[in-house]
Amino acid sequence: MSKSGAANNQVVNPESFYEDVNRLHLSPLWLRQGHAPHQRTVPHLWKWPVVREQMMRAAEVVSTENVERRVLGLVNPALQSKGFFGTTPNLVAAIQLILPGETALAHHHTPAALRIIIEGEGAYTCTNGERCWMEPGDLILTPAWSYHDHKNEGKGPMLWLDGLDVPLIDAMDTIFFELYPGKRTQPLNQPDQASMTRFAVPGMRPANFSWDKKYSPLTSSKLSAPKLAV
Ligand code: 1HN
Repeated sequence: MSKSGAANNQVVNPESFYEDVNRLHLSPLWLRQGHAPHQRTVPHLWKWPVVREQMMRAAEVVSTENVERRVLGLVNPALQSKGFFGTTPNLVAAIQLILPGETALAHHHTPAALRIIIEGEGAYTCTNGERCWMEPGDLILTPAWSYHDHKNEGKGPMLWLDGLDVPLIDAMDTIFFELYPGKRTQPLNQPDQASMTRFAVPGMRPANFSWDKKYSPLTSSKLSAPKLAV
């Protein structure tokens, strides 16, 4: 470039400049348009009868003895060809199925999860040693890094929607994951639905209760709330 810094005197051939920077993995910012939100995804509707049928087929293909979770992700069509496992750029929704007698083994991970129960009875998610029995319409939270396992003690299939911030945590390169050490399920060290009975039913924080975690101690919201014992 000339002493004056003039960019248009054609000392540098623009074509060869663009070729060179590309080869050197340098990228001109002025060629990017980036002042509006990206539209990386497209709207898509997954119809329940179609998804449910594939979930039941999945139960013939894999058992929870061989795979950690029998889950089909609702992958956004615009992201699927890129090998991306997400429904939006930062969230994944998925459907999970456990059959009677099956256990989805205990693990924990940095992505946080929520579950909305769709169908079935007699199964639970155990989060941090507390079982929450699943009923259609319930919301169950699994905060980041909480151990969780799912078990179906009922007579029919149990199906629910999982929502996780996996793509967001992945984008920050902070996905960590561990199995519960040495066991398929974690020990039950809380009364069943303790968080619901302690916090949701009275609607107040018990006196002298202290909590040092970064997430809410209320980890579920049940359509049929347990009665407050008086
Ligand atoms: C996961 O760990 C669960 O623990 C469910 O039940 C769905 C989807 C993507 C990645 C991990 C679970 C998941 C998942």
